[in-house]
Amino acid sequence: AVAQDGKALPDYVAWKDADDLIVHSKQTLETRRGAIGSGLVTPSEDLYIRNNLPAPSEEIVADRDAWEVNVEGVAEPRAITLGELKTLGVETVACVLQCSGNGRAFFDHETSGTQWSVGAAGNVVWTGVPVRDVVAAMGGVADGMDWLTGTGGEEIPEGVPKETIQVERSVPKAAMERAILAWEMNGQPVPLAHGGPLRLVIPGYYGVNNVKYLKRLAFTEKESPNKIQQTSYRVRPVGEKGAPSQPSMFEMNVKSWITGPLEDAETGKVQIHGVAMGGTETLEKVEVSTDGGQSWNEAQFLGPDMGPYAWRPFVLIADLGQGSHLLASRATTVGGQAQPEEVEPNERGYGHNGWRAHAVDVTVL
Ligand code: MSS
Repeated sequence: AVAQDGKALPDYVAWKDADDLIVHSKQTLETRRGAIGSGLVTPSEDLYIRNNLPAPSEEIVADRDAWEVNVEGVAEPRAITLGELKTLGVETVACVLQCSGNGRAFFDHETSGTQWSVGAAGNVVWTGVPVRDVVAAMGGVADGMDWLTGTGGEEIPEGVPKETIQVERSVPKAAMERAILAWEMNGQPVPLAHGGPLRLVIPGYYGVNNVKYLKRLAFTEKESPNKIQQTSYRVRPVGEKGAPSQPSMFEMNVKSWITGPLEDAETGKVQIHGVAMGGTETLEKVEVSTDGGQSWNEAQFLGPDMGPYAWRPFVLIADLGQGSHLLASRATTVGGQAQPEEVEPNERGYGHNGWRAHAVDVTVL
């Protein structure tokens, strides 16, 4: 399978739809803006990929139910298999999976890291056991634990201090109320590339906190000592180094973007499509502008509301005359949070939700 840019899909994601993806590297593949379309749920074949470390071998999904997770920081800590987790409880949740760096390409300053446009995001349906059910089965959270910490199952090469590369993320303990340990994604066993056999899913939190190949779930007194927690994924002024005192990439913000048309359109009535998300809050509305933000019209949501953590496709039918039109969208939550026109730059280019940079210039023929 070869993508439109001529680059081949890496083996572990060869099952994906090459036409809908942009291959940035072996470990970073982005969904094309147009391919997102007006889809309610992002097909697994189109969902972006971001691996900080190479994915483990397919062997780990050969016998899924035998996969073991160590649960720590509870009254009765122990290892538990995926087979047993399936007997403790089950819940399905739709939520946006989005990389912290989605939109990085829209910052004006030079940023290191994958130059994602809008496609390091998708709306995914996860099924698994609520973390609170696992905790209840193990006698509750131990005293003094403020963080929920998940550890990824990648092998760390010998001689490399694990703190430097291991994917281990901590989120405030309260997030356990909505977190699940998922074994299904979009109705199928979680593909290896997306964290199978078992993934920690924290609805409303940026991608990095959704730890794949979960091998340890721990309630801890402190945040993980690993670099990925301590200094990476921190929002800081341009030129500054990462530090634990800076805000971590936890909860996502309100955001939307146009997915079509992207280049040209026929004159007359045009359907302007896009997707919008409230981060952690239900959306109130999405407005669309066809004149670069001078005037706005409320768009119509398409399909059901799948909850505060999911995205909603939208459409506005507009009569566009010949010439060029700057199409923009701006989402607002019920709590009154709205996308800003511009955002402050930050060193690593995280969390861009400014509507102006996401606008598209369309020529009506
Ligand atoms: N997990 C693990 N284990 N490993 C890695 O590497 N990455 C992160 C998450 N998790 C990882 C994990 C990130 S960073 C992201 S985004 C996500 O994941 C993605 O997902 P997918 O499935 O799409 O690939 Mo940024 O914030």
